[in-house]
Amino acid sequence: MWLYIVAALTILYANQVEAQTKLRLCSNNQTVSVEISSGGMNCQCQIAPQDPVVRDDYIHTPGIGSHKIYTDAKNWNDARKACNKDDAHLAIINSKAEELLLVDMLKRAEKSIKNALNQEEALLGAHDLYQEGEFVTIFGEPLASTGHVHWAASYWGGQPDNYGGNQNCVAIINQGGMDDVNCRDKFAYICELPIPC
Ligand SMILES: [Ca+2]
Ligand SMILES: [Ca+2]
Repeated sequence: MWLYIVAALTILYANQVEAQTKLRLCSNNQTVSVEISSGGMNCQCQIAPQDPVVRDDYIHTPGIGSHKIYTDAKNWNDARKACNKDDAHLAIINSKAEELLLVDMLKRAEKSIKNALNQEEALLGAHDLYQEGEFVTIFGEPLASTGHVHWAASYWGGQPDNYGGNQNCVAIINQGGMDDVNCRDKFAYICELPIPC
């Protein structure tokens, strides 16, 4: 599909036409929408639309998404890669309803969580690894762009606290809200299937 994009951009540059090009990548990077506008011409196309990823081992909640909690604790990067193996990503919370769903999922799984720093938390797809205090999703977008940001205000004195100067990955906690945790510590983690365009 990138060939199509490169070809479209090449044509535009070759014709020395002043144009605006917009690209939209879906979360799974499998679908690309291209919008090209030039003078009076406006061209829109969608390349290689993909069917949504479906997995029987994920819990599908209409209007919210498809999620799975893994109880074999991993550090954030290993959890990230484990989700990718499912064609999924570490979960991103977009609404209060999704937060409540994930909290419930965590509570139900707590007793099954093994080898974790604690059983109160599960890793999510957000971090401030690029710039301290600047939290972004696993896709690099500002956390605020998710539409729902709820830090646990009363957990260990209020979160995020960057405790020890080294908490750069995000987890949901069983009382609701998010906590920043050490990326090297192991926790349960929640994967989410990408939403198709
Ligand atoms: Ca931090
Ligand atoms: Ca923290």
